[in-house]
Amino acid sequence: MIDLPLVARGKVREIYDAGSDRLLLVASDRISAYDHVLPTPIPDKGRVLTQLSVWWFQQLTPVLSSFGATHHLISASDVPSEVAGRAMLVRRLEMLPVECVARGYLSGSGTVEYSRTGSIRDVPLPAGLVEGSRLPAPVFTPSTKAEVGEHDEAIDFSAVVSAVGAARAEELRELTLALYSRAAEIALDAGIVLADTKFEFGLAGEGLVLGDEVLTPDSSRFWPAATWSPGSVQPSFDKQYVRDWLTSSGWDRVSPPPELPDDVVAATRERYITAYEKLTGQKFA
Ligand code: PZK
Repeated sequence: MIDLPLVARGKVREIYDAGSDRLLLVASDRISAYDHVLPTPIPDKGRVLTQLSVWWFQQLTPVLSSFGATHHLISASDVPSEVAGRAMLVRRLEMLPVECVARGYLSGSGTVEYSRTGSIRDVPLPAGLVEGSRLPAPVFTPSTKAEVGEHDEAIDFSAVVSAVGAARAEELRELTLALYSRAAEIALDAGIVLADTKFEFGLAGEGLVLGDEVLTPDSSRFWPAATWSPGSVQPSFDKQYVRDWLTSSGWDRVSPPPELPDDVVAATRERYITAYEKLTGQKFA
């Protein structure tokens, strides 16, 4: 289908070799839920997430520059016609073996960790926080990429130091938190809570380079700000219809997942487009 060597395949996207110093990142319309890829695609999801990521790279360039860093995007227009709109041509990097997560709100595994220890990773937190609470300040919660099919493994800051050295580790933490803080401010102005997000960085020459896709619903938790209410699990901006329908379908979360009905597909597609349009202030073409 696309005439380049496949380098890597994720659950919902692929990477191709586009020359010795370049890669092509291609986003599909596939959607995952409860750790499964569903058999039903969401039309335009790949284009929405790619265009959103491109927009975020532009928004975050001043933050990156202030750290002497850059991003890996070369072009989202000079791509093969078969993947037009849902692919990014990027610089090939030496990726750092750390997933750089920032959390501004308590959710999921963060809530579990807090409930057990009163802290998240190396950061003590006040008593009384609940699922969905805003944290006093964003926290860097790195992880390592697990084997295929496994979840990422939480690591503490000393493990980041062991992996990349003390100076680089501090730089990753500070840049991750600065990028998250700016993005969360932009998102909140658009009526979306950016609860947490994951960045991946690489090196090209001396400086850090922000890679992967950034600040999409697949790498972040987006919640509608209008209904944000700490104390229970917040509805996902994009996937809530899918999760609710899968739950009501009686699917056991172990067997191959069922096809989604047309109305759930249409509502979910609308949610992705709404997220894009609210954040960017642009109509999705
Ligand atoms: C790279 N991934 C994760 C993403 C997948 C896997 N600019 C880069 N240079 C070198 N390597 C990578 C990148 C980027 N981005 C990213 N794996 C390698 C990944 C998408 C689909 F299958």
